[in-house]
Amino acid sequence: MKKVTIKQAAEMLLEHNNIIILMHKSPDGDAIGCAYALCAALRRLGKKVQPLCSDPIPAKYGYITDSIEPQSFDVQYVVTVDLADTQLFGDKLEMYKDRVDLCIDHHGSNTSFAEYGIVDPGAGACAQIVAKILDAMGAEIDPLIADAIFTGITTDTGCFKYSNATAESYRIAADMMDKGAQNAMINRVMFDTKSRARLEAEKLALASVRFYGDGKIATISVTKKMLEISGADESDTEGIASIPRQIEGVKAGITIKEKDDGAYRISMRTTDDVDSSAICGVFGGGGHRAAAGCMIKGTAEEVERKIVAEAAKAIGCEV
Ligand SMILES: [Mn+2]
Repeated sequence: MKKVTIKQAAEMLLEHNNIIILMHKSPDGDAIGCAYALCAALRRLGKKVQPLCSDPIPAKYGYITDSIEPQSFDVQYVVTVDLADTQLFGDKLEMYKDRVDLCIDHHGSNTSFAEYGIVDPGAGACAQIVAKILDAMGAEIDPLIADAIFTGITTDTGCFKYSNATAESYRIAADMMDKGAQNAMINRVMFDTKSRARLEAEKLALASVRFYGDGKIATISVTKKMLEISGADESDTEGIASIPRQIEGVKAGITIKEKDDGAYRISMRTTDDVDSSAICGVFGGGGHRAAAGCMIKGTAEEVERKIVAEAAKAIGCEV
């Protein structure tokens, strides 16, 4: 992948038309915010642009997505946002794996699958990079674009709480507020709202919390049974990953979610001194230093033992 600057990325986007913007599967606020902000700005310049994702966009992002009408056209240019690895394209976007023209990302674990790319692991959210590209394009930031960029930054920084929130994250978010971003509404929807099903699922999951390594490691499990009993779906369980690390003394909080194919999805959140991306990397996953994930196959007990053992090795504690 040939590296490009913000300015070069902006020029490449301006030079092309009939652009699709790909998000990772199970899209989060950053992926959605990036794709729709870029889409709205490029459409304003008269281009045909469509954001695409293998999975449906959760309804809570409607304030960003509802006014973007679907467009269809012969694809000429393929862009990815917030997408670190071709494994995250999902079934519906698989066909674009080998033909990505421009990759815009902030994951240090990015696998360089595109022809050209800009990857800045220092950016708390990919939306910060997109904001700079929009600025370099001379794009007008309307309230929808402002909402989209703000959403990307606030969701990836945990409402500006995580260590990846830099002064620049706040500065760009503040700029977006000047341009009409609905900060209070967005933060309420993203951080202060949960469905009853989610609360029921949390009640069940909390009973599964286990501690290892003198309380430095905590695990929480979300099983298919729990989802069935509570009526919660995948998106309801997103926030559960932040629970184990909230416990005093915990350096690595591990969420173990049962998936359909006898595999388990691990989400890890760590304190500054522990690199969760490296731990998950042992199992072929990746992400950021403080938040990463991977898939592990086996029985629930085996999977828990394996991931806990790696975390303990990284922390330097006995389990
Ligand atoms: Mn991101």
